[in-house]
Amino acid sequence: MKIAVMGGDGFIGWPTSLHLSDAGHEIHIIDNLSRRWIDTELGVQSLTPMDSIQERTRIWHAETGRRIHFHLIDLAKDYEILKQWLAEERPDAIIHFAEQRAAPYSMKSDRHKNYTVDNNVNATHNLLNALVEIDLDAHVVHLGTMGVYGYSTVGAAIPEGYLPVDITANSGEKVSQEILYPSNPGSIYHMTKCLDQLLFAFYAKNDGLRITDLHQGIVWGTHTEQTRRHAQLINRFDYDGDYGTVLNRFLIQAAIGYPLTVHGVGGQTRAFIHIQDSVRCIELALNNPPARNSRVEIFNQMTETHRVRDLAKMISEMAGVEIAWLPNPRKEAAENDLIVKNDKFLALGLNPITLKEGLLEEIVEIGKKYAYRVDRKRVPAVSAWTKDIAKTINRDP
Ligand code: USQ
Repeated sequence: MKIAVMGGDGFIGWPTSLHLSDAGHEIHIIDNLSRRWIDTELGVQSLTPMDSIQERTRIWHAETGRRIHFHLIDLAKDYEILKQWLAEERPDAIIHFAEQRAAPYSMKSDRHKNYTVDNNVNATHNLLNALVEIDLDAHVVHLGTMGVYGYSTVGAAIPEGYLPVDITANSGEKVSQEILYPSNPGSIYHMTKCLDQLLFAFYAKNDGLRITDLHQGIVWGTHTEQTRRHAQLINRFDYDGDYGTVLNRFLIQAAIGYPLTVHGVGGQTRAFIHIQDSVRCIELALNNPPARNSRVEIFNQMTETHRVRDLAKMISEMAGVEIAWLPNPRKEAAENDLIVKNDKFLALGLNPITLKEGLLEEIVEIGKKYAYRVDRKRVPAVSAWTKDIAKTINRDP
């Protein structure tokens, strides 16, 4: 297949591009390199030394003989250029990662809220709009988030996208239907993914676009089979308070002897998936497109759930590092249970990597190896969800 990977320079976009190129597909990365600009804005860098996208693709070609093409296009701003590129290249599938993906960054200030909404909503809408305009029947695979559901389970597992509801009609007759699971975002970033869902539902219904939305949990790990092949193919790794996600943050904190930054009592239960499984799931979704004029296909892309304090205790015991119980900068439930259905990927053959398998290796191979690149001042999470929380949090562990 000819595949366009929108946001192919990012944390999941890059290993996905390599994985699919390795599988023999023709890969075109489209990216505005915004993630690299945000590093500059925040004064942080990836824990792992990351080369330019041009250098990365040069190394991939030298190692494998395969070409990955790069095009500098901003989905949210360059609508005409995007439309022209799609019209000329006519890819078979489009993977859409081209969104600002950090909840804390989206809550930093009014400017960051505006940026996240403008960027994410326009990127998604421009893409769908262009596909209709040029009459291109490419399968769109979007990376969504488990966060569209909220994180509370009322005793029943969260289904894959659609909720069956029974309604009593005026006639007294019982009517069953499936509705999009009610969205319940916990940040501006998560809110944009909820808005994406409505855009997808509309374009699937109105124009028959073929769309798959992957509701992914928190990704952990760094390497995939392909990123290990050469030092310059390494994936990025975020450890800072805005972009670092909880488990990867704990791993690097363990490696540098920094007390593990648990928010509140750590009662938040979240869904997790390893980066290697994430790219496998994307490939499975690509190989199983929905039919034209059908509803949006939704998968829950996660493999296990864990409570934040249990993860902290596990890593603390493994690495001998203390736990710091910090005031929570976020507005979220202090404790929640979470049960999630992920039957669809399991049925397609996903054999998940479990947390225990790779944790220690990450601490040693990635954490300790690159510990010299860590700026300890960038570890605390400083973005507060409300002005009141900002006044009250003490950020030092
Ligand atoms: N947390 C801590 N300590 C930390 C960092 C986070 O206790 O040092 C807590 C947070 O308060 C939160 C939980 O860990 O309760 C998860 O935070 P996170 O930063 O790992 O994840 P989140 O902000 O939800 O976002 C990440 C990705 C996002 C993706 C989402 C999937 O950045 O792109 O969509 O995970 S999900 O969480 O399932 O919605």
